[in-house]
Amino acid sequence: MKSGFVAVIGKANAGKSTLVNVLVGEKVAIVSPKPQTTRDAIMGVYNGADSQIVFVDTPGIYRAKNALSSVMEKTAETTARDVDLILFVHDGHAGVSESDISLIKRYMGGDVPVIIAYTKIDIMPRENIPADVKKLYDEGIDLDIFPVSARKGTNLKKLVAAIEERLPEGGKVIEEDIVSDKSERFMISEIMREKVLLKFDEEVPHGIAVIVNEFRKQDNGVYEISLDIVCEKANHKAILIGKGGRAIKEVSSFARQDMEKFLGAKVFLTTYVKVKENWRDRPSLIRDFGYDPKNGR
Ligand SMILES: Nc1nc2c(ncn2[C@@H]2O[C@H](COP(=O)(O)OP(=O)(O)OP(=O)(O)O)[C@@H](O)[C@H]2O)c(=O)[nH]1
Ligand SMILES: [Mg+2]
Repeated sequence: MKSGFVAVIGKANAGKSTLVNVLVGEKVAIVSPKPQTTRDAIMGVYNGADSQIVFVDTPGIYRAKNALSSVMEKTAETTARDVDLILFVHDGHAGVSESDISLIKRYMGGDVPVIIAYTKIDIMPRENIPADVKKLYDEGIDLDIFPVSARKGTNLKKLVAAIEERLPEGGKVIEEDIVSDKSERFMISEIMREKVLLKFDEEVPHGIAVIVNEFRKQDNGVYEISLDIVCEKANHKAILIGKGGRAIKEVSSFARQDMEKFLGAKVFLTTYVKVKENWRDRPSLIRDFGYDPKNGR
């Protein structure tokens, strides 16, 4: 059989996590329309008839503005070095810019082979595809390019076959029957972060971390979960809570419903909002919150 690791790399918001989720058939990574949604390297395992592909979703490459962004970029860089294949995800709907070309070139020509998933073709004119492919080739990017739509499921079988073809012969690398390497606790904190990303705008959602303080299944089968939403500024805290606590109640309710689906049980959720001034620029807090690539979460 064919098996190996595939780093899923690309700009922030390109559609990496959506693609990994649909390929492995389960939601292993949260998704939002905002850049820098993914902060950790997250494994998603695809078990084919005669293959095992271990995708590693990574934080998207973005203009690093703070210490957390630098840590996230390092996570992507480290992941890309230690795999059998790089699946570079390009947002076709956004066109091809100079920065896309230079980013792809950063990964080409190294020890690890690269292919490109040109995604979101469901929301763009089809005739743009050959023009973009030509542009990439003219710029010296002679990689195999697979136009796909994660949302509509278009051409995904072809993409999987192309990945399998490029992986080495070998047994399963992940023996256990798992889809993700992350814990339930991790997913719980990510579900809350996803709801905050979906509800709030600008810097507020980017400046939060979610810390799960209590995660316990009671004898009656109900999960008791208590978590902190940590934000960067007092005025962010006020926005997160909202008038009369309305905003936080709404977000918590959406999060709780998803947590219940994920855990398959009732959830009793308590949410606190706390402030840690500018934590995204404080390496010790970044580490405490689990974003250190060496320790992971
Ligand atoms: N129409 C369409 N939208 C897509 C597709 N794939 C992803 N999206 C949307 O693009 C946005 C970003 O998707 P993500 O999967 O979070 O992107 P990402 O590359 O993981 O982003 P970061 O984690 O921030 O690096 C979301 O709003 C998705 O719903 C697709 O195939 N078609
Ligand atoms: Mg992502």
